[in-house]
Amino acid sequence: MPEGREYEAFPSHTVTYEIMTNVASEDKERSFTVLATPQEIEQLSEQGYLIREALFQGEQLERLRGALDEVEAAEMGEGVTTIIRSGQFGGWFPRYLMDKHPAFLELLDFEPMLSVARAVLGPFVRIRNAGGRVSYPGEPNQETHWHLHRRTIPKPLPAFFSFPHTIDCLIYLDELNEANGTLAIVPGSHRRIHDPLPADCYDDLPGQKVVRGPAKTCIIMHSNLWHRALPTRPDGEKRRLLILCYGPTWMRYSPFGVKPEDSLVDAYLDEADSETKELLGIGGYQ
Ligand SMILES: O=C(O)CCC(=O)C(=O)O
Ligand SMILES: [Fe+2]
Repeated sequence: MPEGREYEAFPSHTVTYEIMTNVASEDKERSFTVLATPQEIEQLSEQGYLIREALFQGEQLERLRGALDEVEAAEMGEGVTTIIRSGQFGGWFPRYLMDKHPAFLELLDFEPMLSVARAVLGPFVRIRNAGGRVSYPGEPNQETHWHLHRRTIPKPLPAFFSFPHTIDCLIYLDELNEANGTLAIVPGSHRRIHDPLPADCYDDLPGQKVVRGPAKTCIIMHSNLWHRALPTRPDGEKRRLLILCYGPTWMRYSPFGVKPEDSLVDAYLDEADSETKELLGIGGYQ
């Protein structure tokens, strides 16, 4: 196993996609080992989420925490970002993390997440964003309102509408508990495409599930699952979260944040093979 890719022994199955094309030169089949059971993939599809309580092992947790703290210190020091203390999204929202620190590049082809994304999105997958959210005890408004991420679904639905299906992997680097702030989700809500979700709502919703877990918990979810982060209380600890978004290869990179000029991803691309390039948004579309 390559260094930096220490993960639990997850159950696995193979998924093979035949690509329907009559062009001889194209790759006609793509096969993947999916690190989940077929039942877990079914749950992700139907309920919109899959929870992994120990996504990785060993020193990777400390590396990722340290890397996020370094980015935080650099950006707060330079005053380029700040903690949001009011409004619908409280906390600090780092973006372009793979471009900023090599520890995050370890997650580029991290199979426990990538293979699950390919099981539900298909063989042509890219990373759309590697960001996160950090919330702080003692700071005001360290919570979010109920929201969903891909706000592009029209009503009525046109005949050939392309659903903005993407997968967000929420990787908690600190414990997900009452004092730090839990995550509330509404199972199945990713399919309620025309149900109105009120803005500025911080109440319990019917059917909601409150997720708790140890550090290293990962919630793999459809990006339009209704969710909300509960407050980080004064008696809690700094709560660090990474969010990796996977989408189809033809979807653009997330619009949030500013790409650094000395991007690590750009440097990495110079040497990258075609699969890595595709993951980073080059190719895989027509
Ligand atoms: O902090 C969390 O648990 C979730 C954060 C979130 O939903 C977001 O940043 O979009
Ligand atoms: Fe969110």
